Amino acid sequence: MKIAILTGAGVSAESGLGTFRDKDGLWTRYDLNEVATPEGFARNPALVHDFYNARRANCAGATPNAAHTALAQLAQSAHEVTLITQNVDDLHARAGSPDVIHMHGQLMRALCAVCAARWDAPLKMDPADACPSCGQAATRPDIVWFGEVPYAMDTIMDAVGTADLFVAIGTSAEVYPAAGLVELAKGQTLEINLEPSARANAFDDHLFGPATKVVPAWVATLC
Ligand code: BV8
Repeated sequence: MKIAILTGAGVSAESGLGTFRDKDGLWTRYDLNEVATPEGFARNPALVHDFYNARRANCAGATPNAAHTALAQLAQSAHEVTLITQNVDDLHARAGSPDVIHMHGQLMRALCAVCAARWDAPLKMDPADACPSCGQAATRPDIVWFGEVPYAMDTIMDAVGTADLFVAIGTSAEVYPAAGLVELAKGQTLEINLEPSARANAFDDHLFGPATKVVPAWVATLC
């Protein structure tokens, strides 16, 4: 079976990485306009680097949980799995999932705003860092901020549109275009989340509960 999976912050919540929109989520403590937009970065690059440096340190100290591991097992099965994540952490890859599509970029990668070179980010980035390729002090986290176009949209839309099953896991479905992918699905659709998301009505089936319990149980029904 061809399966396209979209994950969000809920899949990493039980690894200790904060979600965005839950009670105590990141966007209740930070102004997303200041830390997750190109305009905010232009106004105060040091503030934005501090925000992502702290998240990079949290990510480096976190370990994949049972949901990440189960999805990696599913990728090893006879099913043809495309794993798309909105998460900027690297926990899917560290659990063993191959070819993860990071539609909102990656905390552990850096991007030059001048020449578009990419490289592994140091744990701590600074506005004065020079690009290893062109030498300009214009380095930023390789993150897709609000107002920027998410990565690999053609590949993602093709995977979702041709899948027998589309599954969204641990996402509130508040951010587009990720939240609209369910509309492209022609096969069965399943939402796995703690609670119904903003787009819950668009899904055929639902499994509610913590990802570390529900995802391994769901994967066990397929492998
Ligand atoms: C774009 C930076 C054009 C990364 C992030 C008005 C209407 C409609 C759309 C728009 C609009 N105004 C502007 C827009 C577009 C905008 C948008 O959607 N805004 C919203 C807020 C209205 N989108 C954009 O700007 C995007 N770009 O549209 O470009 C385009 C597009 C395609 C083709 C051509 C042109 C760019 C979006 C960039 C997003 N970047 N942040 C970072 O710092 O990490 S968004 C941020 O939200 C993260 O990236 C995150 O991944 C994403 C989604 O959040 P979730 O992962 O869903 O997390 P959340 O906290 O919300 O929810 C967690 C869920 O998990 C909850 O449901 C909870 O119940 C559940 N949960 C919790 N614990 C568990 C659990 N589930 C299971 N188990 C648990 N233990």
